[in-house]
Formats: sequence, C-alpha cells, structure tokens
Amino acid sequence: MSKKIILDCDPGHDDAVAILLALGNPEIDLLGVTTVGGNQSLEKVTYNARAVLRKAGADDVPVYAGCDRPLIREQEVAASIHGETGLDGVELPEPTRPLEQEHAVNWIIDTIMSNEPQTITLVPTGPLTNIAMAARLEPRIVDRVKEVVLMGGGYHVGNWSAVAEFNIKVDPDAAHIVFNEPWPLTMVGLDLTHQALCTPAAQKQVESVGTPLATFVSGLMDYFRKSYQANQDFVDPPVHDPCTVAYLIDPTVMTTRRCPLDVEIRGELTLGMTVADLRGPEPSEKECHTQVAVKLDHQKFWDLITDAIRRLG
Ligand SMILES: [Ca+2]
Repeated sequence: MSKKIILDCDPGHDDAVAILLALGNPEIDLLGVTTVGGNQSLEKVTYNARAVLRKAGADDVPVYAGCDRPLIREQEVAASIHGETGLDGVELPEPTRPLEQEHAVNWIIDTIMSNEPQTITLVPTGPLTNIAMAARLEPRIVDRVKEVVLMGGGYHVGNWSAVAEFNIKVDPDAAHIVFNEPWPLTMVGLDLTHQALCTPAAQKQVESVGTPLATFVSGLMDYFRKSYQANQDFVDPPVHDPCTVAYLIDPTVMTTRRCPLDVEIRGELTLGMTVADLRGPEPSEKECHTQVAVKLDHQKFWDLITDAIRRLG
C-alpha cells in the first residue's frame, strides 16, 4: 500500500526534486502540494510548484497556497541560493491546472480529518508556518497524522547562521510549535542532507535517463552547484529536500537516532538552532517522539531519484 503524503514546500531547486521523487515513486501517493513563503515569496514558490507539476505531466495533483510570511518575524528569502524566481537556471512551462482556492492550512486540516487516522504523513520542506498554523487551528490533527518527516535544522551545523538552518531560522516560532507537538517527528537536517551531494557522477546518472525531464533536473543542479560554490563553500550542491521523501519510500536509505529535540527561540546567537539531546542511551519510541537522520546511503538515494525521473517519462 502506498503512503499518502502532503508535501508542504517552497520550491526551490531541491523542493522541485522532492516533488518529482514523490510523483515518480509508486510507494508514494502525493495527495497535494501546499506552499509556504520561504526560499522566495509565496507567489513565486506557488507558481514554481505548479510549473514543476506541469513539467512532470502531473495535472492531477492540486496545489494550495498557504502562509505568505512567518508567524511573527519579518520575511527573509533565500535569493542568494535559489535566485530571483526561486527556480533560476531553467525554463519553466506555463502551469495549466489552476491554483486551488482553499487556503493550504484549511486543506491540510480537512484532508487529515477526512481520512482514516494514522494514514497521512506530513512532509514539510520549507519553513514550518503552515504546519504550525494547522496544529493550532485544529489540534485534533496532531493525533491523526501518521508522522511528520521534515527537512530542516541540524544537530551539529547551520547554514543560515553558525548553528541554524534556513527553514527553522526564518520561522523559529512555527518550528518550536511543530517540534513540541507530540506527533512522531523525524528531523532530516543538514547533518544528513549535506551527504546528499549532487556529485558529477550522480548528475550523470540522472542525465542518462535521457528525457526532457532529466535535462530539466540537470539544469536545476547546474544552477544549484554554482550557488553553493559561490555562497556556501561547497564543491557539489547538497540536495536537501528529497531526502525526506526518500526516507518514506525506503527507510534503509538512512540511519536515524532517537533523541529529544527542541528549537531555540530566544537566543541572540542561537536563534532557530535545533537542539538535540544526544546524551545517554538512545530512548525508546515510547519515551521520545522525535528522531534525527544521521547517515545517508548516497548511491541508494540517487538511484531512487533516477528511477523516479525515468518512471515519469
Ligand atoms: Ca525547501
């Protein structure tokens, strides 16, 4: 049986790959894509999500726009990484399916409440504004969601400050809400995603599919590589967001460590830091609802992405 997911994202080069992986793998049933202001403005990332779905020929997947700014703080976008459009470096097709009228937060709630309990997985790959809003607006969703598998944070490193990752740093208050709800939560943070490098070999493997979609993904990676070389001192770009979907398809693509997690919302130097308590023996699932992703199987990850692009044709 395939896993029903809601992908809450801010495309974004790596979000685009996450969308394609979710669409192209038979283990995943992508119920809908919701968008949140993050890498770029809500308007831009929502257009991008729709355009990526069009590119993949997935007009059956609805897109709902969500919150356009963080709960409390001023909006901060990642133009230095993703460009002015949020998906710089590739030609996007004109979306054909209209944007849904319902607000993403309402749709997330309606979908979770109208499906059987423990059947919907939330996959946030942007700031956690929509998810926090949904949990506050309808607290019953917390018990009904199967699990939350998110890209964000890191237990040893940051990328938007010395200790904070972008998605968490730009809306730490939302992240604080989401991390502290008692649902099962897996943090796929920078410790893991910095292993998901698009090496020249990985990119060649994607290109070998030989379709326009494969060329499109390779174009995304070319731009992403230049951004990361110019701004983050990387040789190859880390393709963060699809790691979440890969974990849901095949948990053996990574190892995880269970540990208490929280988000710093008051620190002067540490705002948005995800604090993992890794002391002592690993707690049981019953004792602790949160875990962090630790080690990636790089080849398995790129095989999943390649396979999905091939299936999408
Ligand atoms: Ca993202």
